[in-house]
Amino acid sequence: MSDQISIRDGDALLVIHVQNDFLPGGALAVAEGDQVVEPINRCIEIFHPRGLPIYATRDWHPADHCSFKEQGGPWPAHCVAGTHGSEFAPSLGLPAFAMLISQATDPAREAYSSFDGTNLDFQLKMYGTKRLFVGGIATDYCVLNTVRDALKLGFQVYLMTDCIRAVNVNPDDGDKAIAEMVSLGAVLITSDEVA
Ligand code: VGL
Ligand code: ZN
Repeated sequence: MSDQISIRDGDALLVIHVQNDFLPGGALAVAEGDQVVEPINRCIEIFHPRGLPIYATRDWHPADHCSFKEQGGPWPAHCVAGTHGSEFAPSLGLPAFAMLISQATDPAREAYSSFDGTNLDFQLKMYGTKRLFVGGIATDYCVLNTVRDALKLGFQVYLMTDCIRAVNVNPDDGDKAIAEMVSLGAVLITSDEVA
């Protein structure tokens, strides 16, 4: 059996962009994006009964967001606020009181970090959070940039490798992103080590 990490006060679960548009069939489908749902749900089942905070972040773009191809950006239109594609995966078992963070809402600015333009840092610190357990999509964009910021802001980061998937515009982008996060101080674990 692998080592277990006992969660405790000061821990929070951070679920990044488990939204329909990033899952197979979605507008910016990430290969195997749907496979993060089951291990993330198991983490929710561990955090929720302990009363530990669960944050769900969502990409929440206006219809004319600068990251969309129609506006000269790199991506097909995705996660337009209020559309089906912007909704969390129906199978994601978020409790009603999960804290919701919407990002990249300004039409003129891209924001790959869930800390960028949000009050996530304030909320986490208000609840005394020290350690973040991170999963979601996409490893090479929003997970990478969110983890970079989390480490800069003084949080310890446990990155759950079975709970993330990469866009892989280049085939090794996800692996490079993981290597960078580790070099910055993130600790790699799998969700079955969380107890
Ligand atoms: C993301 C590309 C565009 C992400 C968001 O969540 O990683 N990637 N918008
Ligand atoms: Zn986006």
